[in-house]
Amino acid sequence: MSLKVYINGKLYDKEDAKISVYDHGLLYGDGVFEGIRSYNGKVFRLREHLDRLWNSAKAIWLQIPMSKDEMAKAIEDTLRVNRISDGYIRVVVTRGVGTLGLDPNHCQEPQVIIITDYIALYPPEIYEKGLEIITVSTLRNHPAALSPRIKSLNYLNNILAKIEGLQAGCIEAMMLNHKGEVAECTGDNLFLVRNGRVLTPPIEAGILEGVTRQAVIELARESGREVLEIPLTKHDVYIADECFLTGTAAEVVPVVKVDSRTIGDGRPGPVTKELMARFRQLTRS
Ligand code: PXG
Repeated sequence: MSLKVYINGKLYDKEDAKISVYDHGLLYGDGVFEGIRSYNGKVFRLREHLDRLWNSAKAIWLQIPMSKDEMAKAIEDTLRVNRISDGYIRVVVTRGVGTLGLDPNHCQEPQVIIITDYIALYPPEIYEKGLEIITVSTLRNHPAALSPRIKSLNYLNNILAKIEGLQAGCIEAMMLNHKGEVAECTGDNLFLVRNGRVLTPPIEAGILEGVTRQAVIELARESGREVLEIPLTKHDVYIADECFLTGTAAEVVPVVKVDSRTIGDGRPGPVTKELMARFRQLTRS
């Protein structure tokens, strides 16, 4: 049986789930999205993802044509129809079909798409051995131009950084902001551990307010650790005891090398391992 995809209240076979080429989501990247996980039949932090989706939409003057409760139900119904209990949910809201001009006022109706499927995870050995990343030359979008807090359909900034990373043999890449501070990776937030304290760039550094980031901050604080959201530089990364990334797809993934410099002793550190275990417990229990 083919997977069903939700588009505007109807379910279509994956092969028949199609959107107009006049949709401004395609023509201009005019739209917003969310990537969400489901564990054991329960959607992880659905409310937080929906709040972020609605905030992204508000920031681009896009009115989502349903309530958050209706969206939650549509997501759960789509998962159920596809019998997915551990999977990945992609919610996309596009500006809709319009004319060949930027003006969103000429678009008819926003299109709501819900894809429920399985996610390609990082290779398992990365969670044991750790990831090697590099700093790329592509700066994160200037927050005063296009805020990284908006999870928009225009991901070229991240894609350009990802390509740079891949060219250098790295599947994830660290991006700096316009001030030269550490911002985040292309699809993950970044954390450091130094002298037992957990450090991560603040939202003002120009980053996405990651749902996993927030969950990990809470887990670290619950276990009595100090967590500081403070501006960080490459120097802070190089001298850190530990480094790890967080994201819906990655969960918590250790980083052991940055720009060819070994972080700590070159193996996933104790705090990282503890938070990986706590996150697993949070999602799998
Ligand atoms: N920064 C950016 C730029 C992201 O796109 C994160 C941080 C982590 O946020 P969450 O809320 O997921 O903890 C993201 C999220 C994909 C994919 O298909 C990417 C993300 C999430 C899910 C899937 O590559 N990025």
